[in-house]
Amino acid sequence: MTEPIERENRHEGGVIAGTNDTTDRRTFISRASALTLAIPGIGAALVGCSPNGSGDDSARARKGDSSAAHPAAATPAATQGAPVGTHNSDSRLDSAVLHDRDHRATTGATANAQSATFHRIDPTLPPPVAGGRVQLHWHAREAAVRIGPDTVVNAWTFEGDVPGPVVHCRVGDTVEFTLTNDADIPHSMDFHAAQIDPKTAFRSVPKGQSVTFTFKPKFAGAFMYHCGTAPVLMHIGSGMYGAIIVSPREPLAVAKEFVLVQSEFYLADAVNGARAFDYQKMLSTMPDLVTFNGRPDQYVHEPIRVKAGDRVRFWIVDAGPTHPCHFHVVGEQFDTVYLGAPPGNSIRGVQTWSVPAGGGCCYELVCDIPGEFPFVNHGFGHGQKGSIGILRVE
Ligand SMILES: [Cu+2]
Repeated sequence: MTEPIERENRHEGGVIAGTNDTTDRRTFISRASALTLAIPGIGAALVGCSPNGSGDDSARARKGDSSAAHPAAATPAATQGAPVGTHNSDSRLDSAVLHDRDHRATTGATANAQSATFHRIDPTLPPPVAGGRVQLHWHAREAAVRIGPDTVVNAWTFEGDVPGPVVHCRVGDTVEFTLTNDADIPHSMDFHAAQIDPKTAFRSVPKGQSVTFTFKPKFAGAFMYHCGTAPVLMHIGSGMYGAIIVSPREPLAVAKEFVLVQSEFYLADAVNGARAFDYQKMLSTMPDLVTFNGRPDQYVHEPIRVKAGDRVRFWIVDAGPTHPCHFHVVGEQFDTVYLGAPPGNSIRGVQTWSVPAGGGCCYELVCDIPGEFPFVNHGFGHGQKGSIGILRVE
C-alpha cells in the first residue's frame, strides 16, 4: 500500500524546521526537552485519547492506494522494533535525538520542492473493504508537498502526503497497523478510534524501526489519527494527521459520503521554493492557512458535485492542531448531525455545528434544489484562510 516515494527526501533539519533561527531552535528544543523530561507523564497525556477493539477489510488510502498492502504482523497491542520502555511519554528518546543533531534548517525536501506537483485530494469516502480486517503498513517520512499553485511545504507525513490516507472500516473490524519510520527523527501513531495502551502501541520509534498494534473500533464516528511524539503540537502541526472513519455495523441511509479534515498551517518564509513549518507560530495559534484536506480553497476551484435529491453525508475531522471547525453549508441546513456514534446521538435542524480540535462529527443534509452551496468554517477568520469549498448540486 505504500505508494511510490515520489517526493521523499531527506530532511536534516526537519525537527526544528519551523523555527526562525538557530537561537529559536535551540530555545525550542531545550524547552521541549525540559518539558518532557520534567513531567514524564505529559507525553502520554498528550498522546492519549482513544477507545478499542473484530473483522472486514477496509481501509483505503486516498489517491487510490489501497491501503491494505502489507499484512502487518498482527501483534496485539504490541511493540516491535524498539526497546521496551521506549514510549511517547518518554520523549527522552526524541530529546536525545534533538540534542545530537545539527539543526540547521535545511533539507532534502527543499531540494525536491520544484518537482512536487499539486493534486487535489479526492474527498469521497472510500468504501470499507469487505472481510472485517484492515491491514495497514504505513511509513512516516518527510516530503515536499505542494498545497497550492505557489506553496510547497516541507512536511512530516504518513505515506508522503498531508493529510495521510483515509481509513474506512466498521465497528468491530480488526485493524492491524504497522508504522515504519523512514524519517530521521522519532515518530509514532495515535488512533483516536482505538482503545489500547498508549505507552506501548503509541510509542515513538526511531528511524528504521517499526511499531505494530491491533485494535477493534468500538464506536462509529469520524476519528482523528496523528503522530503523538512530543512535542505533539510540532508533529501534528507539521502534517502528521488524518481521518479514520468508522461506520456502524448496520449501514446508514444511502448517501454521497465525503471526508473533510480541517487543519491549520503555520509557515515560515520560503527557502529554495519550500516553506518549513514554524513552531513559534504554532504556539501563537495564528495560522497562515486553514484548510480542508490540506489544500486551501481546493473545493472552490474544483467543487464537490452531487445530484439534486441526494443525501449528502460529511464526515468532518478537525486535526487542529489548535482551532475548531464551525461547519456550515450556506443556503442549506443539516437535517441530522450525529454528536456521537451514528446512528445514535442525532440532533435535527442544525445550521452550524462545531468540531473541536482532535474531534470528529458526522453531518447530513438533503440537497433538494440545484445550485452552488458553499460549505465553510463559519469562524470566518479561519474560513477565509482556506477552509471553504463549494457543494455543487446538479
Ligand atoms: Cu511525528
